[in-house]
Amino acid sequence: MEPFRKRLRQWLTLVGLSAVLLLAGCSREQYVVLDPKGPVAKQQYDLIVWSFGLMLIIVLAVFGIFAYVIIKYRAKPENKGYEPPDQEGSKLLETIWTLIPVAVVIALAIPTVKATYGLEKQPSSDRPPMTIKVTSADWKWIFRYPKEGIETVNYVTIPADTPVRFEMDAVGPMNSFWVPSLGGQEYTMPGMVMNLWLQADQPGVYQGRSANFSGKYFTHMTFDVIAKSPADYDKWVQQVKKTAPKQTEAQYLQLLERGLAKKMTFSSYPKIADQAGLIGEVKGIREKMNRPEEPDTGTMHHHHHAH
Ligand SMILES: [Cu+2]
Repeated sequence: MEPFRKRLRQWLTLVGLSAVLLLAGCSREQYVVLDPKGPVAKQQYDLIVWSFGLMLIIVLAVFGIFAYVIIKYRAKPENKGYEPPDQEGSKLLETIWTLIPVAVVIALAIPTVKATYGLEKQPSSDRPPMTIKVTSADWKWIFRYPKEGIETVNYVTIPADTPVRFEMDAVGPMNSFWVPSLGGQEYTMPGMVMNLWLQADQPGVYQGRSANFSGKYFTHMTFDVIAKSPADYDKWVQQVKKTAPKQTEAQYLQLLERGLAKKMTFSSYPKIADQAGLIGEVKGIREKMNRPEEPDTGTMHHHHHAH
């Protein structure tokens, strides 16, 4: 039995080393999805942990039984000539192995459906909710604050501890709005408004990005979400209203053209901005934008489907 022990020790060393190497990089901060910073992300995190835990139990049980069987029934002198009994038509066994998967599917499905419908609802908070309109264009993110009347490009400022309803549309190709620390992604599409509730528990800067490939400068489809305390947020809005330039219709239409944009701040936005995403594919805005009818090669366009 000496070679077996030696080989076992080699295997255990290998498994131990791999675990050290694989787990060495594991800190929660590195995996933003596993480090939720708001109630929506927390709810999704809980669902991930529950699903992963349940599946892990199944994997461990299956591998445990598997190991037990291959060790117990391996070729050894006592097992020589052993024939397993012939089992057939056992109602008890068949019921057991039908009910276990049914129970697993139910245990996964109920929390998933609950959480999915829960995302439609406003996160609970003592503070009143607010709305921010998001338009994705090639290749920038435009944020309008209807109540405040201001606009920011490639960054968005929100009050912490406040439910924020992002109303999203797109000019040009489809993108996907994703702030992993605050919650899962939602698509932006021309001619259709999608809603996503997010809330940050604490002031901080969170990374946002597009999770849907949209062509040449897709890597620039990133934005910062700056959560400020409600008092600081109000101060920031006043500051923007006082110091930032107004945005003309021509400037707004220019922004919708293909190309890159820096972070920008405006103390107003033109009326046409409210229709851009909704009729972005429609003639009027196309003519004003001087946009070619043909899509850029390599961009993904909204597939027309029912919702
Ligand atoms: Cu759609």
